[in-house]
Amino acid sequence: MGRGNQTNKSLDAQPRANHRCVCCWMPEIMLGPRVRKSPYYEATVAAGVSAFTIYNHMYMPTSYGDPAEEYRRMTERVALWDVAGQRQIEIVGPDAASLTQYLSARNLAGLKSGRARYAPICDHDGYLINDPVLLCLATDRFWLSIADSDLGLWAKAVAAERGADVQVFEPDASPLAIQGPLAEDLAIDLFGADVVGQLGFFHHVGVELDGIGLVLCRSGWSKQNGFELFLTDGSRGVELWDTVMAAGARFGIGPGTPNASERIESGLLSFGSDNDSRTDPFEAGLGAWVNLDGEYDFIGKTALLKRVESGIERSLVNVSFADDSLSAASLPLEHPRSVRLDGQVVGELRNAVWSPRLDQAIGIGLVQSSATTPGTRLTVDIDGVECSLVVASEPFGTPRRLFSAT
Ligand code: THG
Repeated sequence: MGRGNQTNKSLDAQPRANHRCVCCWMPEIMLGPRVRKSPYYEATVAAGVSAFTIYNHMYMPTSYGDPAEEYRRMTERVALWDVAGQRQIEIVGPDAASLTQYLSARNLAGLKSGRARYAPICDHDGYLINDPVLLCLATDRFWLSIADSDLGLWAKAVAAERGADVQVFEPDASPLAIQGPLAEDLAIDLFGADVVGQLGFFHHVGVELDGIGLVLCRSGWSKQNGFELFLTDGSRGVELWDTVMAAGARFGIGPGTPNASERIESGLLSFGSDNDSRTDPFEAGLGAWVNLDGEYDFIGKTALLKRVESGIERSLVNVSFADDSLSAASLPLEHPRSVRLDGQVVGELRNAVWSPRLDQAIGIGLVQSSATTPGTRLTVDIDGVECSLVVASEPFGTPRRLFSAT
């Protein structure tokens, strides 16, 4: 039906599905002005994006339609990710350092300009509400590079209630990531060996690329090595995307997205997927980035001290599927499922994916302490199929640090 002859009647005439099968029904999410578009949006559409998620009220690509090739690209070559949905919250002013410390459970003492830290943030009950990367741009200027929750509202409210002399706002700063073993070679081509050679992990520096202003940081949500290019002029997103793609051609670059298989293999937390609304950072395996013994106060500290004293009751564990009863079609999980130990519910399977590296299905469980011992057998019902899980001894890549409160 043409747009020109739409009437109220023609709305009634639109087809309606009269049968929906829960296991194969794929609804669309409507695009519209309520959700923001990233500066790279048009470039991702031109590159063939096939699915988006919504992250910090912005469309963020999750697939270009070929998961196997996208995994290979990022683990063997280099992939270009639109991760502009990782928005920045800028805190600037005389009280910026003290406010940022009060917001974060991580000890920020000694954080210098040009450095970043992974800095979990809790509410007053000690529950995790975000796990940003914190970039220090100057001693009185910080960016919280946030996961998917409204941390800007939180930071603004806390600043106002404390009478802090700061400004809190979302700047024009949109990360574009290059991730993969050849990301370093590409970065050297783009920015020069001098700049890249001096940039340690979580170090950042202001650079220009063909006159486009960027903050270049050695970071990214994978363990494949890589960089994030924080574009500071949102009108130049497509230009930046095209420049990086052209330079990356000789390294076999292609479009990609944060990759659920790789990040579960590597033990990186996906805030909002792995945790529920009452998960503390110790349960989430982020204990190594929480400091309870410092002189300073931070939101959630009192609650966390109590919790540690009475014993942490749950933990994230990596699990592998013990048999091949689960078909790849059921992955990734659409929603968490209860897991059982000897028939009793002991927690949830929060996420499950196919692991190309291990050639089996793996997942992340949030389970009671009685079910965290490596080798423990658990069961989970997925679409009527009872699957058997084994708690893995440690994450499949690097160790997840549990219960450390230093
Ligand atoms: N980059 C930027 N912003 C982000 C993310 C990112 N915001 C949202 C989300 N990702 C935040 N989550 C993480 C989780 C883990 C890491 C980074 C962001 C990470 N962890 C390393 C690890 O676990 O080994 C290093 C942590 C450390 O040693 O301090 O990199 O990806 N801009």
